[in-house]
Amino acid sequence: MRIIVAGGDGFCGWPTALYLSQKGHEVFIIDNLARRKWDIELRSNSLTPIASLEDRVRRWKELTGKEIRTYIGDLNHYDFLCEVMRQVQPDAFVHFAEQRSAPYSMIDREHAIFTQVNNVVGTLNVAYAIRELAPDCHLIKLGTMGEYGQPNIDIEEGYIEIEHNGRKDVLPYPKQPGSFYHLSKVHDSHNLMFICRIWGLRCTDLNQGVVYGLHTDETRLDPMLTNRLDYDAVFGTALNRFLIQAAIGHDLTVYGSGGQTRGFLNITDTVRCIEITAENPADRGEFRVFNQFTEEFSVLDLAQKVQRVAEQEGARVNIANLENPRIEKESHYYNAKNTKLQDLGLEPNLLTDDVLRDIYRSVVEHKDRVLLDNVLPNVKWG
Ligand code: NAD
Ligand code: USQ
Repeated sequence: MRIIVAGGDGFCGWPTALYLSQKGHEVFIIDNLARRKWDIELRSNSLTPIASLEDRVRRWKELTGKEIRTYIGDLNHYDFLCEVMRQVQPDAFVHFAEQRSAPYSMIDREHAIFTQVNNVVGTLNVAYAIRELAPDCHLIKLGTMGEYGQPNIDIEEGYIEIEHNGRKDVLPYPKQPGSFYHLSKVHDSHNLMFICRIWGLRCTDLNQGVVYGLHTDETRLDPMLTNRLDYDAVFGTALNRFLIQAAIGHDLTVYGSGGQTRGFLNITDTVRCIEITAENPADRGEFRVFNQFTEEFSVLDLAQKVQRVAEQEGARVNIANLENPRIEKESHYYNAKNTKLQDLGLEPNLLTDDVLRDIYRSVVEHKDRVLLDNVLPNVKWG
């Protein structure tokens, strides 16, 4: 297949581009390199040193003979996007290219507006470009489990059957997102559901949980292919942050009591989920939703797992319960369905101690790159 990976320079997008290329697909990356600029804005960095996108794809070609073409530009520049669509004529468009940090979206008014414009307008442009230039293309859109929030009932995959006053219907699952970023994903989902209905586009919304890990088989091939790894309080995510904190002897930063429960998955499963989705496209007019995570953990569970494994590796690890900078439930029911991707062939790589140890050891190699000032949270919701 000819597959565009938008956001192909990022944490999920880069290993996905390599994996799809390795599997024999023709891969084309679109990225405006904004993520690298946000590091400069925040005076932060990836824990791992990362090569430029140009060097990454050059090295990939040297090692494998496979070409990944790159288009540097913004989804919000419609003429640029249309030109790429015209040239590539993709079978699938994998859309990772959004501002994906909840804390970044909560810094102030400018960051909230930037996040929503970047994400919602970018996605609308992608939908229009597909309609105009490649109407049969399958849009694979990264959503988030955080769109649902933490309701006191089971979370279904996108839709729920409701009986009301004696009548029944299958309706979009209610959304209760917890940040302006998570809200941008809800807005995207609503726009895409509408667009599929009125234009007959095909779209799969992948409501992904928190991704952890660093390497895939492809990124391990060469230091020039190494993936980025975020540890700072704005872009770093729960499990990866805890591993890095353990490696540098920092207290693990559990926010509040740590009862917040989320769906998680290994980056090696992210890339496989994208492949499965691309190989099993939605029908024309269908807005399909898959919940993309493999296991549920509370934040405190994760901190305790990291503590145990890091201590086996010789570290001394303390878990701190920090005042929670977010406004969120710390004790709640959580039971989300995630069978659709497994029904299509996903075999989850679960979070065993060996998996944790492997990530921990990779993290220790680069621990001297941590900028300590970036570890404690500094963005408040209230
Ligand atoms: P990332 O920030 O590492 O990568 C996103 C990439 O998109 C970056 O390279 C950035 O430069 C690019 N980008 C952003 N806006 C763009 C624009 N307007 N035009 C062109 N390029 C643009 O993020 P990630 O962790 O790889 O996440 C990828 C996607 O998956 C996001 O949509 C995110 O919401 C979703 N997701 C991520 C996680 C996670 O834990 N990382 C979990 C659930 C969902
Ligand atoms: N948390 C801590 N300590 C930390 C960091 C986070 O206790 O040091 C807690 C948060 O308060 C929250 C939970 O861990 O309750 C998850 O936070 P996170 O920063 O790991 O993840 P989140 O903000 O939800 O965002 C990340 C990605 C986002 C994606 C989302 C999936 O950045 O792109 O959409 O995970 S989900 O959580 O399923 O919505």
